[in-house]
Amino acid sequence: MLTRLLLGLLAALLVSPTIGSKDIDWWENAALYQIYPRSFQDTDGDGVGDLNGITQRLAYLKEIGITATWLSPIFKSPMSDFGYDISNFKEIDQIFGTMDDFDAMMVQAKKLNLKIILDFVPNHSSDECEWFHKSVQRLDGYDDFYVWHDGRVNAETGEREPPSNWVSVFGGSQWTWHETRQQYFLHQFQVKQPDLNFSNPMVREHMLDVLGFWLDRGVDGFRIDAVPHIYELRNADGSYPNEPLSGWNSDPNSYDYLDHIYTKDQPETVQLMYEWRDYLIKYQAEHGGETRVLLAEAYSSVETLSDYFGSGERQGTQMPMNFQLMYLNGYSTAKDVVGAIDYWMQTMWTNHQTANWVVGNHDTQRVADRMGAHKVDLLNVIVNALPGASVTYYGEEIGMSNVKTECTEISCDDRDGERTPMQWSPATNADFSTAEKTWLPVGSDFQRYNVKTERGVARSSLQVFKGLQQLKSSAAFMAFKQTNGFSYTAVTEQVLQIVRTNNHNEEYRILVNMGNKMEIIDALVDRVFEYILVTAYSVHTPGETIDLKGRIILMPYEAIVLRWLA
Ligand SMILES: *[C@@H]1O[C@H](CO)[C@@H](O)[C@H](O)[C@H]1NC(C)=O
Ligand SMILES: CC(=O)N[C@H]1CO[C@H](CO)[C@@H](O)[C@@H]1O
Ligand SMILES: [Ca+2]
Ligand SMILES: [Ca+2]
Repeated sequence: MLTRLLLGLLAALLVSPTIGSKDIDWWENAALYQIYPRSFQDTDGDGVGDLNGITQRLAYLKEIGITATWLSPIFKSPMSDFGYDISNFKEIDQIFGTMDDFDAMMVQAKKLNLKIILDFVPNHSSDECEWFHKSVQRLDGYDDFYVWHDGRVNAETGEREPPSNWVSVFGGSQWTWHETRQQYFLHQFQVKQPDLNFSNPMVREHMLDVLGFWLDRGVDGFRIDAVPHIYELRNADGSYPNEPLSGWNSDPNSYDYLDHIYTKDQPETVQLMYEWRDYLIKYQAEHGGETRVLLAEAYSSVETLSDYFGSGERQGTQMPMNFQLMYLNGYSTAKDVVGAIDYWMQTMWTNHQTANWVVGNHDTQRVADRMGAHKVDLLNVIVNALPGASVTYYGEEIGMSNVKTECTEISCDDRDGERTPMQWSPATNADFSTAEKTWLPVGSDFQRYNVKTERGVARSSLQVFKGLQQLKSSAAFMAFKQTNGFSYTAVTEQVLQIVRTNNHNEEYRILVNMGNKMEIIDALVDRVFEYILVTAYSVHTPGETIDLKGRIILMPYEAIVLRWLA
C-alpha cells in the first residue's frame, strides 16, 4: 500500500511540472462510455440487461480505462421508446431492477473511481406519467404542464385541424387529439411522448427536483436528451406558425418535409442550459465533490452549440456533444476527417478551448457498418488521439457490427441493429444472458468479436483501445491546453497526422491511413521515434524505432502511434 502511494506520488511529481499553467478538470480529457442498459449484461435471465449487470461489469470499464459512463434511461417507463418515454422520473423501472440495485451500483462505481452520468429526458414524459394524467384532467397546477391547443377550424370544410403543420421526428403530425381533454397535445417524438411546457415555471421546478434527486444519490452529471426540441415558438395570440417546406423531401409525413425553424433551437433553450448548470454549480458548492457535468445531445450548428456552452458568467453545458465524426462514411478521406475536425475546432476550440468526439450512439449505425470493419480501429484511434473527451458507444471498443434483426413483439425499431447485446465471450449468448432468447439477437460474429477473445489477441480492437486510454493520461496528452500542444493535418489525401506534445520532453505522432492503398510519406520531422501502438494491419512492432527524417510507409488501413522522448 505504502509503496503504491509512494509510486503514485512519484508519478505525480514527474507529471506535474509539464502539465502547464492551465489545469484541466476531469471531464475535459475524459474517456466516456455509453451503456445501453437493456443490452449490457443480464443477471436474472429474462434476456434484458439490468443494473446488477452493469454493477458486475464496472470493473471492465476500469480495465479499459474509462473515466465515466453514461447510461441510457433506466427510469420507470412503458418502454414505447425503450425508456425515452418516462412515466416516473424518480423511479427505477423494474426491468432494470430496484433503487437498492441502483445504490449498490453507485457504491461499486465510487469504489472503482468511475463516474456515473444519467440520461435526463426533459422534453417529454410518457403519456402514462402521473403529470400527464393530471394535466388531462386539468388538475390544480397541472393544466398548463403540457402543450395543449384547441386546434384550427378549417374555413372551407368546417372541420377541426391540428394547430400547425408540424411533423414529428418519427413522422406524422406533432399534434394528437385527446378525447378526454378535447384538445390537441404536442409531441415532437412519439404520440406516447407528450412534450412538457417549459414556459411553465412549475415544469422547470419539477425538472430541477429530478436533477436534485439523482445528485443526492451520488451521480456525477447528466446527459440531456433532445435539447433542441425543448421549446417551440408560439405566437402572441396563442396560435402556432406553420413551418416552411424544406424543399428537399416531398412526403408531408416525413420529418424532413419541413424546415424546423419554430420547433428547434429556440432562444429560450440557451437560458435553460444556464439554469441547469447554475443548479449543478450550486449543488457542488453546497455538497462538495468533483465537478458535476452536463452533456447535451443536440444535432445543431456549432454556433448554437457554442451558445449552449456559454461563456464567462453564463455557463451552460460543458459538453454539447460533437457528432461531426459520425457523419463520416466509408468513402471519407483523411482530408474529410480534417474538415470534420475543423468544423468543431474553429468555433468551439477558438471560443472555449473545449472538445469532445462522439463515435456512435443507439440511433446510429455502428462504425463497422457506417465506415467498414477495417476502419473501426482507425476511428477509435482518431477520437482518442484528438484533444478533449472521447465518447464511445458500448461495443465499439471490440468492433461490434450492426446485427440484422427482425420485428418481434418486444421490439420493432429500425434502430434495433445497433442495440444488440454486448459480446463478452465466445460462450452461449456471448455471456450476456442465460435466457433462451435475448430481447434482441446476439450478433452472429460474437465468437470472433468479444471481450474475452480479444483480451488474448495482440492488436485486437480491444487492445488498441486500451493502449489509447493509457496515452490519454501521458504528459503530452494532458498538456493540450498549452499553445501548440497539438495539431492535426492531412499529410496526404488519405493520411491523417495528429501531434500531441507538452513542448518539453515528450511528443506523440499518430498516423492514420484511411485509404486502401499503401502510403509513403517523406521527411515528417528530423527526429527518431519509437513505435508505441500499432493496429492489426501494421507490419511493425511496438519498440521498433524509426527516423522520421527518412520515409515512412503505411499499410492500407494502418494506424500507428509513435513517441519521441527527449
Ligand atoms: C405554458 O405555461 C405558461 C405558464 O404557466 C402558460 O402561460 C402558457 O400558456 C403555457 N403554454 C401552453 C402551450 O400551454
Ligand atoms: C441518441 C439519443 O439519445 N437519441 C434519443 C433522442 O431522443 C429520442 C426521444 O427521446 C429518442 O428516441 C432517441 O433514442
Ligand atoms: Ca434482466
Ligand atoms: Ca418541446
